Amino acid sequence: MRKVNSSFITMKDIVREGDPILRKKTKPVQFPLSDEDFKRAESLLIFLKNSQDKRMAEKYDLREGVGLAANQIGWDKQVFAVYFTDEQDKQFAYIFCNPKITSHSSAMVYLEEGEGCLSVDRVVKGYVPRYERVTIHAFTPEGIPFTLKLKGYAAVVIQHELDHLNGVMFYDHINKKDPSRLPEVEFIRPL
Ligand code: SB9
Ligand code: NI
Repeated sequence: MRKVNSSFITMKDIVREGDPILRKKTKPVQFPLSDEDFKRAESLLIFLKNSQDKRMAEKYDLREGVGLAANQIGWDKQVFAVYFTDEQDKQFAYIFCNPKITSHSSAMVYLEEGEGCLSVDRVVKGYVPRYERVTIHAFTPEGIPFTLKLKGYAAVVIQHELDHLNGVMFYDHINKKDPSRLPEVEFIRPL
């Protein structure tokens, strides 16, 4: 059995590309979560906060991240956390359990600077097309259902994390022949 860090996550706990767990579809959690799984879920969000806190990031040598999925710490469950501020200065700090996208726009967006991943120790250039708007349904670690409508940067981050839970990496969406080529859809714009 793989050892899963359940309290304080550092870079050594983060699974890197090549590990098969990043290519697996993760399993739903059952409620109520065990105390151990509840702590693990919270540790994902705590890592993100620490990674964006200059003092903590320097002390523990953390790479900054806005999202982290359970399988990125070797935990085979449908859980991820996000922590960031969007284009409108709105703060997002959430833990999603058993998340599902229930609807999405046809319009797409992409980050001009591309995407990165804490499990990928190299720069991968290219545009990652994402839906501009998504509605996501999930449960809190306490088992309380919630629905969020997200757009723009928030929608991009959530799709990156949800992909992890399905064994998909951001570069799977980059055009193989020409990384700056965009899909042929009616509406697609940079963020
Ligand atoms: C950017 N970063 C993330 C998602 C989308 C765009 C710039 C999260 C990076 C951390 N990570 O690997 C989470 O899975
Ligand atoms: Ni990632």
